[in-house]
Formats: sequence, C-alpha cells, structure tokens
Amino acid sequence: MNRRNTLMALVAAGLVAISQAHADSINAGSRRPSGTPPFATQTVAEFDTPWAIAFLPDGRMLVTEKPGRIFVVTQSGQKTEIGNVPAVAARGQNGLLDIAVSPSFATTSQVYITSTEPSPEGSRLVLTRAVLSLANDRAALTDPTVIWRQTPSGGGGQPGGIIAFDPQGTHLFLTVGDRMQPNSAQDPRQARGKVLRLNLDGSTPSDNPMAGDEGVPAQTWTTGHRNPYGLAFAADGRLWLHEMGPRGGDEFNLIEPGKNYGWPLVSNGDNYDGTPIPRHATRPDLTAPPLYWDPVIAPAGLAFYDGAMFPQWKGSALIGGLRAQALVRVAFRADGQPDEVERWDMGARIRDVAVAPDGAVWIIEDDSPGRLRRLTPAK
Ligand SMILES: [Ca+2]
Repeated sequence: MNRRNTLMALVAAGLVAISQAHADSINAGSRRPSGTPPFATQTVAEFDTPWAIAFLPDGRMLVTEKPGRIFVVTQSGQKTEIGNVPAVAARGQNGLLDIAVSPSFATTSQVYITSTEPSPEGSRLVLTRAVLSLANDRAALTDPTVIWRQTPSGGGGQPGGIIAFDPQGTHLFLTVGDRMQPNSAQDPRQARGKVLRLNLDGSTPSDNPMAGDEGVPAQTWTTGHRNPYGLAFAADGRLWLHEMGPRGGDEFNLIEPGKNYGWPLVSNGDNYDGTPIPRHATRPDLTAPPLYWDPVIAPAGLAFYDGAMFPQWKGSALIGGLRAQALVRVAFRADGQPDEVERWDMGARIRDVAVAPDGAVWIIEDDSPGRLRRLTPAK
C-alpha cells in the first residue's frame, strides 16, 4: 500500500470509528408532550424564585429562594424561614442556589449550600457547610462556613452549583458552570466548567484523577462542561449530569473520572450569535452525550426515581425543563443507553425536582411567585 492509500485507509477507519462511537447519541429535542399525565398535581406553597428542594429524613423540605432566603417547609406547606443565612450576590442567574442534606445529617445536622458571594470582581460561587438548628417553630444555620471558593472569582451567569454525594456518603461532587467564559472550561487551573470531587469537609481527596497536582486540578473529576444544573447518582452507582448547552446543545452525560466533555471545543448546538461550533462527532477523543436536546429544553433539576408511588418510573431520571416548561422522564435501555420516554407539559418553567420519602414527586417553578407542587398518582 502506498502512502496515499494508507492515509485514505486511516481516514476511512477513523470515520467508521466516529460513526460507531456516536451511533447512540440520541437527539430528543423535538419530542412532543405526552398525553394525559399519570399524576395529579397539587400546589402546596409559593415562593419568590425558588431554586432547589432537598428533603430532610422526616419528610420536611428545605427550599431555597434565589434572592437569598431558605425555608423549612412541611408537607402541608407550612413555611419557617431559616435564620443566619449568609449574604449572597443575587443577580440574573446568580444568587442562593442549591441545598443538600449531608449523608451524616442524622448525627451532625449538617447541610451544604451553594451560592454566589459578593467579590470585587463580581461574584464567586462558594460552597458553605452549616449545622441546621431546628427547635419548635424556629430554624437557623449555626456556624456557616465556606469550605470551597471558586477561583478565579468574577464572571457572568451560568454558575452551575449542583451538589451530589456518592452512594457511600464519603465524597461531595459539585458542578461549576463556565460563568459565561467558555474557554475557562478547558483551563485546568480555573474552577469553571468542571465537576469537582471533594471530601465532606471541602478538602481534596487523595484519589482524584489529578490528585498529584495542587489546587483546582487536584479537585477536578471531569472537564469541559458549560452550565450543569443537574447531577445525581443512579441506583446502580453511575453518576449522571445534564448541562445547558448553547443554542441546540443541551446534554445528558454519564460522568466518569478524568474525562473531558468537550465544551467549548465541540457541541451539538451552535452559539446564540449564530456562529457554528464543531459537532461532538468530529472529536472522538472528547466524550459525547448519549442523549441531547436540539431544540433545547433548558434542563434544571435531576432526581432518580426509586419510590413506591410510581412503580413504572423505577430507575428513571426525572428532569425539569425551564424552556420546555415540562417534566421530562428519561429511562434506560438494558444496554444502559438513556432516552427521553415521556414529557409532561407543566405550563411553567420547572426549576427543580425531588422525590419525597413516601415516593411523591415534588417540583418547583422558576417564577415569582413560583409554586411548590406535589405529584401523586392520578385516581
Ligand atoms: Ca459536551
């Protein structure tokens, strides 16, 4: 074989490899809303721009409001504002974001919060740990301590800020958005466009992919994300993330240590100003999403269903849609491939979704007032 033929053979082989690697990259963007939902929806309370729901073991909820407040909420909608919440820089997409109950909550009463704190450069994403003190009709955070700060500070929206714990309860995973500085997602020294893995006290684990390094690289689990508003472990132990892409590039990704998910080098969407971005299929060295949305749904909130009320949803991922104004159900084929199987029109921008201990599904709306709603099986 001469040199030219060898080259042609390599190109051909490369193209074959690319098409196989992306054979299962499903575009669910144009799916239509499903018919009659299998649930009844009850409005329980209203909030000012709620952002996140987290369940306490006793079935009460913690609900954050983006402008800077947190409430304890009973299942009947009784709200108690939590005192001593740290000040936040609330503007646009930034403010008080996620809240998560520590795996050791039963003995420590600890909770974790993400927010953007004021800084001279604009604002920076921070992770705060605090003890939740509940007594009679009062609630407060005790000793709130920032255990991680985004470096460098500053930037625009697209903060990310989602917290997840591994099934063993030994590590905390944190999504960090690109803060509208796309190239920072590929810069290993910047805590932007990454998923980080930390110990529960915010320190750096010794077994991360780049643990031999220091600073941001040593904390980094995965690279190349844009704005992830969903991160959760499935019952089989796999970690899934969704992220808002540019125009046409929302993604659902399987998160595996050390991988690069491509932003902004590749995307299955283009920039909002119309400039094209190379597709994931052109770079097989970067991990492609098995499921994506073009047009976008603007995914927000992610919960895996393992409850008793909707046995047909067991193992499914439930995702809120801001743009889609929908609740999306993603199911997994026997080979692990995810696909959108249902999309219920909720008539409002859905910001977060959570599963209660009794198996009911709870959602909040991105609005002011934004409703907290409970979904139970239709009669
Ligand atoms: Ca990607």
